[in-house]
Amino acid sequence: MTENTPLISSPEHSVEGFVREFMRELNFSQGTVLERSTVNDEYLALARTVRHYLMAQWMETTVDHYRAQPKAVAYLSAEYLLGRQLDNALIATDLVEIATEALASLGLDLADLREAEVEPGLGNGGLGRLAACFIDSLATMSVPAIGYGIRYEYGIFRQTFADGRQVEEPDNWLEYGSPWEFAHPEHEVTVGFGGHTEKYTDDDGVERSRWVPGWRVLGVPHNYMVPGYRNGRVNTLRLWSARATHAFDLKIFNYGDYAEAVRSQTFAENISKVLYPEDSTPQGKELRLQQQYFFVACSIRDFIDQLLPRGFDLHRLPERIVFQLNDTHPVIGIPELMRVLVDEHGFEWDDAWDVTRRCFAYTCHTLLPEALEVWPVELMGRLLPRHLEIIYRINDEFLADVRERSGGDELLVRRMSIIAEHPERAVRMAYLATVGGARVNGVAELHSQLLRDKVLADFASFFPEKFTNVTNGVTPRRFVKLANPGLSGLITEAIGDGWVTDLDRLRELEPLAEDAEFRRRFREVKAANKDRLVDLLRRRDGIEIDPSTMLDVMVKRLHEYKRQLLKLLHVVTVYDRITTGELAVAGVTPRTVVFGAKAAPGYVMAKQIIALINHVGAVVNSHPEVSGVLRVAFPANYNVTVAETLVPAADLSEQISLAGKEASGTGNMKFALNGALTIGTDDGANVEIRKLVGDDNFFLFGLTEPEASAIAERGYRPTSYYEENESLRRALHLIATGVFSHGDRSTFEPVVSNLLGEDRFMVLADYQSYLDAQERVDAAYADPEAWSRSAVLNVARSGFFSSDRSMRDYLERIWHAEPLPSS
Ligand code: BZD
Repeated sequence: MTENTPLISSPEHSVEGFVREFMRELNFSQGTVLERSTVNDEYLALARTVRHYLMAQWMETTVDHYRAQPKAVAYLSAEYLLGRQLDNALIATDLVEIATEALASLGLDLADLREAEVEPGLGNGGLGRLAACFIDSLATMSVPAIGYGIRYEYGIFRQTFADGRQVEEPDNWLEYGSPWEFAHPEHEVTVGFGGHTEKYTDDDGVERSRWVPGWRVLGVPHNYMVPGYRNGRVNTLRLWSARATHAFDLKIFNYGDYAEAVRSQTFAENISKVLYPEDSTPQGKELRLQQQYFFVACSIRDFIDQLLPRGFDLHRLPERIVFQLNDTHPVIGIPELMRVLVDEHGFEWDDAWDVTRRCFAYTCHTLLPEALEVWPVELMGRLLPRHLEIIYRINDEFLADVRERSGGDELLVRRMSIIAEHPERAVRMAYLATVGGARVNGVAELHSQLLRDKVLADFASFFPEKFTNVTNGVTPRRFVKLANPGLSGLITEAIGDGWVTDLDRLRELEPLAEDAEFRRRFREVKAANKDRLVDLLRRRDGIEIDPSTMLDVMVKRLHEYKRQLLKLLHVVTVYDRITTGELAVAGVTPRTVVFGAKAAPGYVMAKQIIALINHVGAVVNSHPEVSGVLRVAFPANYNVTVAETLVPAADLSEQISLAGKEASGTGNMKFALNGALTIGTDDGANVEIRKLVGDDNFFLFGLTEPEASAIAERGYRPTSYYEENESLRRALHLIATGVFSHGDRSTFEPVVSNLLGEDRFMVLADYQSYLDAQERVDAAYADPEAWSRSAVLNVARSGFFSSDRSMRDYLERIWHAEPLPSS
């Protein structure tokens, strides 16, 4: 790149300019004419048109970063749950109106074209969506940043239901073309796997080790634009796709065996084939470790070779980069950077360690012990023998320190070892990340505190300065501006549009909570959003819901700790009370309970719970009396696109995990920002939401974390709650006796016996408290003025949960990097 790289200019920001560009794309790129084009042709032409408006900014951002050589953030994440790109690009470029008008002049409807986009579902849930929010905020704040990840050919599975049970179908999101990506095969990177290490003496007579990989894979970068919101900045998301090395290599390897050579090719390309659909319970599968090493090795190589100037002194690497590790999935980057520095750049071990430790920071997203990744030493040694050697040495030196500082406390040494000894020898990735990174953060206040006090307590005593908190956030561009145009318009009318990039300004709405006219308009927006949802569910799922009812929503991954079962027990109890005549229909606040959840395909209990929800729903919805006041809707395949219509329509947000189990939650923030009230436990970021919105505007229930821990310690007995609570007994009885399974008692027996036998997440202990809170909800909803006052206050007081604020916290507490605005 020279000083004078000429930059292209953007198409004209006008309806005529847009029409011209669109027609050119349709004719020249899609090779079709308007009269004969399909919706997909039109969508692709539209996407490419919008892309052109971002192109000059993208190039300019890239050139500016290269010239200024600022400290950059590299976000390393195995998942990015991006959602559709078109709308986001349109709002970032302020082209919504122009595009709408331009298309209309051609007889096309933007809304129809938008529907043709398949969202890239390259993530499972919260962790992947968080990564997408963060890169959006970094671009909007003009921070030099790059996201690195994997371009899975198949993203998160498409969920359908057969007889109420989850069926998974492959998500072939690339099938009809991917207009937002730019492949750069010329920048491919080679990654090694397997083989062995060998000792040798270098020219200076120093004993060294080197890796002789057994096989290699190519990583092909695919770049995606990450547009900042109207700030002239477009950052890059670089996702790696695996390819077999050139046939020449394969020949050497598999000489004379053509079939075997082709098999190797497929084998290599499997690495980026599919996203593991596991969430909070990692699979210890070899292919997954291959994926992790593959994208991290590609990314580190890419940063050093492509983004640093030639000849850059790598001793100064921490001045130029911080690699943020999104959970432990990319932690293999720590030994990889050590290997690159020591083996490839001839660094002394201590110098390399000093550099490495300053280049990484680790975010933990869980509290569940089973979610902490460990890799068997046997597997690590077979796949990455040199990395295992490096990990051993890191561990030896670290444990020597622990031994010295603890006066030889061997129990402590064993507890803190990066290598676990039982049940098999394995590398504890969270420990490696903590030892090898400069900072460790949790994702909400309570979570960070529990990390320090429980999960990583020994490490927090050893390295107190490393531990910090950064509470999660969500991007207001996608989750308010784009998803809720009605509310956005109302807010902008009241306080101007500065809130989109400065969400604290929502505070200015507070006085309007007392303004009856504002509340009326707020309710009008909510009603219109419900109508939008009615329309979507009708078209997409054939589900009918009544928009005049309270919309009670629980959407998130299906996991026992999140307690969809608790919500369902509430539904069953209301059903029971109405059908037994205990509750008169006239006295029930009409509700529509919406569930949305995917279960990991191998998580048997979660899949049973999905089936149970659907079966309860079928019975409730077809009951002549009950269905007038209570309906259950469970649209299949909940994803970012559905969330964009569902969240703005919700009245009640269900955030009901057992206290101490949900690291943060981010759905909770999206609902509060869109004016839903939360019913929730004191868990994750709920704690902070409640503090900000105020107790009067939040329905708190359930055990606190210390209470739940104390009960667990004493020995939790679910049957004691069962025995004492008649309505709970009756609800479970209905399920157990087959009322929701055509009289078959065996269908949901495992769910019931699990609740009565173990109930690891204390559903029964919180049942009564939850019912009581739901009664408070009903009472509050009966007063629309008071309810909308609370809802407005939820919006006004949730500005803290912008991912822009999260980014400021990371910049200040962890990254020590700065924005580089366009000149
Ligand atoms: O991360 C989630 C937590 O459960 C949420 O509480 C939190 O809000 C978000 C963002 O910090 N964790 C995950 O989503 N975890 C995973 O998706 C995951 C994926 C693969 C393997 C292990 C965990």
